Amino acid sequence: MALLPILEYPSPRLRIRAQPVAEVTAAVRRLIDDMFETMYAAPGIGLSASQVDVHRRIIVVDVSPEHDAPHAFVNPEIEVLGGVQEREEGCLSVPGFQETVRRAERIRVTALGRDGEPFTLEAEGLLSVCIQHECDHLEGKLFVDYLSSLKRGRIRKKLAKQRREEAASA
Ligand code: GNR
Ligand code: NI
Repeated sequence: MALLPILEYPSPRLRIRAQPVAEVTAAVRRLIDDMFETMYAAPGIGLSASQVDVHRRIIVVDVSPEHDAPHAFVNPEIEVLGGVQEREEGCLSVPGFQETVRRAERIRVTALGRDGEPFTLEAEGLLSVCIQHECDHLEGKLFVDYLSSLKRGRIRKKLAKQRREEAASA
């Protein structure tokens, strides 16, 4: 198992669209295991392969406080069932910022699991938000894209300044 480095906004690599996985091989299962380890260590409630610079359609999610409800999705497809929710979101690729985002309340996800078997999951609430947030990453989309350009610009500048200060003190 290994901790993987996480790309940070505004890295242009976060804008790459992920490609479908042809087959759930041993290498894919190893990546999923490393993504879970990286997500739990961060700590976070979800992680996309895009964030660890692997541009394949793979996400992992666990919104349980006990870290005992891991879900891995390969080639996930979301169908919106209805409703609207607004929630404060954060992102491991946009560290230190939280903003409210409006999303669908109820979704149905179809995907392949870590075992390569197809499955369907219906979700609402935080689990639904997290799956939508991770699937956005696979399209090169970030939660800051839902904010005004003014707010997004402020976040980009603050993160760039932090990076510069870190580089200067290193
Ligand atoms: O850890 C995370 N928390 C979170 C909170 C509200 C909505 C979405 C998320 S996902 C985020 C981890 C992450 O960046 N996944 O891509
Ligand atoms: Ni994120």
